[in-house]
Amino acid sequence: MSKQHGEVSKFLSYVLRHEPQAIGLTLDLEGWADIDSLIACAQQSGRSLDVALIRNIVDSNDKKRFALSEDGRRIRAVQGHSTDTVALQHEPLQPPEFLHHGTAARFLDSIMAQGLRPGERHHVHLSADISTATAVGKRYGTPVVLRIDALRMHRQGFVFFQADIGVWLTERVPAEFLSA
Ligand code: HQG
Repeated sequence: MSKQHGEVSKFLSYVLRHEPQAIGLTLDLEGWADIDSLIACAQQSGRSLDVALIRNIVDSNDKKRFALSEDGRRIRAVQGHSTDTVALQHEPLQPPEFLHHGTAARFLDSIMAQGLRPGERHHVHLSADISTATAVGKRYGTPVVLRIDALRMHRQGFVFFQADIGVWLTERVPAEFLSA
């Protein structure tokens, strides 16, 4: 990914997940923004985008953070929102027996006391595989991977979803379902 792509990708994450109002952009409940409006709003904030650049970033993004609508006229972030204007509707799904969450060692005491909480995001993010969880945990320090008794949670009525890119989401994970 080129430096320009990295920078534009961060800008897209910022306006499509967190602060659309910072550039006067409107997202619908499913997080979709009209690409022409996005380009116009970005331009007014002094950032030049065009359709080719946006498509290129959607295609080349390492974590498939963005998706285009079928008609190609709209774009959204597939997960990770914090803005209240978006409430993605995911189909509830039965999770595998175990899921994983990567965090930093320094958060462990608090997590074991309070369970996993979504922080600024709308959901707690979990993954089926340990390597993804390890990479996520490394972002904040020495990584620790927690195992979640996902199927047991599900049987007790906790709801799980999968974001488009395979990340598992749930509202919270009480400590009794966690093991280090
Ligand atoms: C921790 C990235 C103390 C939690 C990644 C995490 C992922 C607690 C941090 C996606 C806690 C929140 C999500 C508690 C949770 N006490 N700390 N009770 N409960 N935490 O970034 O899961 O680049 O909001 O362990 O790759 O790290 O955005 O969540 O360390 O897929 O596409 O609080 O973000 O993807 O941090 O990462 P985050 P996350 P993107």
